[in-house]
Amino acid sequence: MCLSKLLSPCLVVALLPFCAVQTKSAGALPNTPTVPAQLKAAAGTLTPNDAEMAERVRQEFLHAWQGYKQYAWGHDAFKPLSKSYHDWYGVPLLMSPVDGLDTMILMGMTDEAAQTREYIAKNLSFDRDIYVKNFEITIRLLGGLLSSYQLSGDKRLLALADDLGTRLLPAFNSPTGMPYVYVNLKTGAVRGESTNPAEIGTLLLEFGTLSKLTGKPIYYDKAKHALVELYNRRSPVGLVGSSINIKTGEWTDPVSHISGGIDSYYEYLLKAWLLFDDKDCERMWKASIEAVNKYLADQAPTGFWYGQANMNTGARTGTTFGALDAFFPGTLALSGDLDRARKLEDSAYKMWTTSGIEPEEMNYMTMKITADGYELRPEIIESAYYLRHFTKDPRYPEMGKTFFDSLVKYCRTDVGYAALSDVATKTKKDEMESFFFAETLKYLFLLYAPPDTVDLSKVVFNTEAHPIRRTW
Ligand code: DMJ
Repeated sequence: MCLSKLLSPCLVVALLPFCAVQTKSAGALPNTPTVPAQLKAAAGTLTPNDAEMAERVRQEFLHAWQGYKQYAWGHDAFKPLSKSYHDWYGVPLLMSPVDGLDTMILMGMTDEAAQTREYIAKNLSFDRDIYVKNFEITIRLLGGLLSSYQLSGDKRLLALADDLGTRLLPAFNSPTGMPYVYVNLKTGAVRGESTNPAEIGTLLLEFGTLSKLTGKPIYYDKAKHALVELYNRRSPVGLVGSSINIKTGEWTDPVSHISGGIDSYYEYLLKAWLLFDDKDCERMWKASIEAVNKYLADQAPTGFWYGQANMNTGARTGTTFGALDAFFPGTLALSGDLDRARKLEDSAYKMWTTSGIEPEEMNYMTMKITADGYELRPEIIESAYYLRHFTKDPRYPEMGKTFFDSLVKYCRTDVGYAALSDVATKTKKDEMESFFFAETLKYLFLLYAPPDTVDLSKVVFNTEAHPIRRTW
């Protein structure tokens, strides 16, 4: 079943590109974890509750999008309490429209998507004398443009992606080939030599796809080289640290973990293997996950978690876990490790329900909060989506209902959704990041949409939840 069963027939055209039955020429991803036959049989099942939940999520997307349109249209992000806007670099780079467009397409919002696509094509310019963060611009804008190009066929989006990719390339001009943190979009000047594995290793899906779609190998080669340089600097026990200097190649912080700053490096090793059938990435993923499971996984009295360790010795240095770490059950599930994935999602769910909504970070030994905000993050929902897909266990849509109800109860405002500064008091703050459109609501929707709305045997999501389909 395709999303056409859930939504009106006029919406089907927009959704065809990613529905399994429509993929004629797309290559299947290699080595996608095998779903047992008895589970495959259930894959098409869509209950009335699912349809209702998908529609409720869609309505909440519309609610937030209308707030953005009314008070922040043409700007990067909507501030839902002051009903104003924020541009990351002083001039708009259309962060929310580019991040939200493929979600609108997948949700079948034909008119909104067409209007947004037209606005992006006519108004988005990268010819700006500003230093941007290579990582954030790559995952949000490059990823968003590529995904929406594949979904819509609008070549103007690919041209924008190609232009952006060219402007980001100077970031890789360091002595090691690992990228500087910032690059000036107009001049190509670079700065920021102290960075982390996520900022180095979360580029290959986007730059690689750009190579495949434009026929220009330079994008793939630069991003892959950076990834390999990083991997080659892993410690003797196979771990990476939190901070590295890209000029000297020396580690400046040896703490290893799977949290923000490292997280999507691991995610991209696995997904680049799956999307490009890249054998180096397969090898690097397999070696890395072995070390992560050996030294970072922690079976504690409160559950199964991943904490911190010294990258050189593997000795435990910390026992915190947070909202960002909750992507890892999804990555484990995608890799075929459903046992660890299930246990970790159960722990993350405990983290969510302890305060009624998840904190940014807590100590899993004491279950005490160590960073008390909630930034409208998607990761725990993303993991529930993968786990439902691979296990068909009703536990995950049930968890999703808890996440959705908490979001509506604590974060909804009259015009959108607001992050929380304190999950204990549920105090709202004036922020609604573009990833709320790109990821949080997309994964919630997909959790309830027909299973092949996105065909996971041909599609991978970048770390900002932009689906990329293998057409090569
Ligand atoms: C997103 O920008 C991406 O998911 C990134 O990998 C991590 N942080 C946010 C969402 O929490």
